[in-house]
Amino acid sequence: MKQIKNNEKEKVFLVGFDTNRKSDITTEDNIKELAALARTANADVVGQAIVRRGPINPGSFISKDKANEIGDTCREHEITTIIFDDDLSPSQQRNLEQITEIKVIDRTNLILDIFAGRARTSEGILQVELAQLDYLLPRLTGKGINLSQQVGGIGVRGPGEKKLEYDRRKIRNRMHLLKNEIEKVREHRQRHRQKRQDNYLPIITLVGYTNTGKSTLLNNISGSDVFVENKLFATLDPTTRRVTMPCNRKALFIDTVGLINKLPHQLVAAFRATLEEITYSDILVHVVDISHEHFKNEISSVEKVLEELKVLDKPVIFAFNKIDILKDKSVINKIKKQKTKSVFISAINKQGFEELFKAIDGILKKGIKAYNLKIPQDRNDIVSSIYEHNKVLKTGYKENNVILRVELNAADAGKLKQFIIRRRKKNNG
Ligand SMILES: Nc1nc2c(ncn2[C@@H]2O[C@H](COP(=O)(O)OP(=O)(O)OP(=O)(O)O)[C@@H](O)[C@H]2O)c(=O)[nH]1
Ligand SMILES: [Mg+2]
Repeated sequence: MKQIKNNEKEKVFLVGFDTNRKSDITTEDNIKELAALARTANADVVGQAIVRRGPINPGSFISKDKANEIGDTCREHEITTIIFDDDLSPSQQRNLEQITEIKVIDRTNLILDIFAGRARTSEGILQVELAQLDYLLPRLTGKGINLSQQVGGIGVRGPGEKKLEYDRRKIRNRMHLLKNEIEKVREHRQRHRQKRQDNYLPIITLVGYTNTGKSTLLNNISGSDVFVENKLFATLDPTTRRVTMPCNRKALFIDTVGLINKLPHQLVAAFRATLEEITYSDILVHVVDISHEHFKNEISSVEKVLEELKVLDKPVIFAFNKIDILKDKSVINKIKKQKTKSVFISAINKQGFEELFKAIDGILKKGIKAYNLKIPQDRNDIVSSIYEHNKVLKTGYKENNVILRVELNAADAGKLKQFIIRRRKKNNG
């Protein structure tokens, strides 16, 4: 069996299984997405097969004959990896490798591999390693390791690949250690969040399917430089940017990891600390690639994860992106009738941002009132903090005081109570 080097372009073969279940997304669509995932993992997709006949074989998922046939094709074309679109059980994976004599991985394994290659921050690296080990553990046989661990390449790259002996006890210990480390990071994040809440700034989180343009949007509303790429899962770790909106209100915008159909449960579990950011936001901006043929299904996939995180009760604005390349513009009017809180943008051309900000401002305004404050001039610290965090409508000076008209939420109004100028009630008598 050929050893695969880390940066070598692997030739891969994709396999889908048509269950004949009625759904808008066909097996072909799933395979198309699987091919995009494979290319993201630096693989060269050489062939594919969609198995349409017969029930699922519990031992080898597809029939032995079909597996043999695929094995022959792969050897003929020097293909080193077969990727199944469906989750394989550890024994199915092993049996398929025995029949085909080729390394076999599944979609989950592939996604884990991409995440492993993308993780940059210490938190991301810990989380990916945990997810990889969680996936690996049930796949260790009594004899030790299966083919994928022997030949290397896609499926075993990244943190989990470290010279860790494939020994169950050692893996369990390592997982325990990782969980503790992740918990520490989580606590640190919580303290940080507390600080952020103390000087209240509204938090707007960009969520959405992978490759819809979340990072492009963040870059173009904040003038920052977050990594953008036409590949899946360009972003893993949440990036936060402070943005002053045209209405002069300041807010924190957070870019998050893109979601995908059939997102491995190991990843959702391991990335809970990262995804938790979403739980603390005031508004979700759900970025949708309206030019994508199946954008409605992508919305549902994202909503499924949001439901799992129990955040669907938060105000959501749908930002339908990439209108610059949308061919059938009539779609826009149809959506407008169905979804009230939707804006249509082109993140790349900075189009439609005004509408987006207006929608955000509209939601934030609720529960916010305008107050007149009188602050002694020597309390410049307070004045600048207000300028920093709140929307100031008017500024003036009177004697040795700064007079501000400013929008405050209830919490901030409480903190600044001593400076609020109370209007005297009119005396009617
Ligand atoms: N035509 C067009 N392309 C866009 C637009 N916004 C983003 N893109 C492109 O879409 C691709 C993905 O953009 P990203 O900003 O990386 O998307 P993302 O949602 O952050 O992706 P992940 O981090 O992978 O979840 C890039 O090639 C962008 O240039 C847009 O408004 N119009
Ligand atoms: Mg991104």
